[in-house]
Amino acid sequence: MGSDCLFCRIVAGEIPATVVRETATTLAFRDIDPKAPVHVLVIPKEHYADVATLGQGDPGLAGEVLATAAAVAEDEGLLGDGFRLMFNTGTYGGQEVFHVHAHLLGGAPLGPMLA
Ligand code: IU
Repeated sequence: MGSDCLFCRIVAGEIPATVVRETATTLAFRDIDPKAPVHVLVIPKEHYADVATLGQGDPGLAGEVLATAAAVAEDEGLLGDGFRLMFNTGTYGGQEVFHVHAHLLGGAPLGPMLA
C-alpha cells in the first residue's frame, strides 16, 4: 500500500520502531502505547488490511505471522505463564491501524478479555 499506511512505512524503515524480530515476510515491534508489560505487534510485511483479508488471501502468510508471534512469546519468556494474541478487526473490533497486526500481550495477568 505504501506511503499512506503507517505500518508499511515502518516496514520500509521510514518511521522508527523498536523491532524485536524480523523474518523475510514478517516484522515484530513494540507497541508505542503498551497495554501490558510486554506488548508487541506482529505484522506481515505485505499489506493486508485486516486478519480476514489476510486469512483468506494468504493463509500461509497468516501462519508465518503466528509463527513469529510464538517465537517472540518464547523470546519474551511468556510461554510458561501464558499470553494473549489478538487481532482487532474493523470498526466493532476497535481496529485503528488498517494494516493487519497481532497484538501479543503478556508479562502480567490480563484478566477476562471483555472485562
Ligand atoms: P489497533 O488494533 O488498530 O487498535 O491497534 C493499533 C496499535 O498500534 C495501538 O496499540 C497503537 O498503540 C499502536 N501504534 C504503534 O505501535 N505505533 C504507532 O506509530 C501508532 C500506533 I499511530
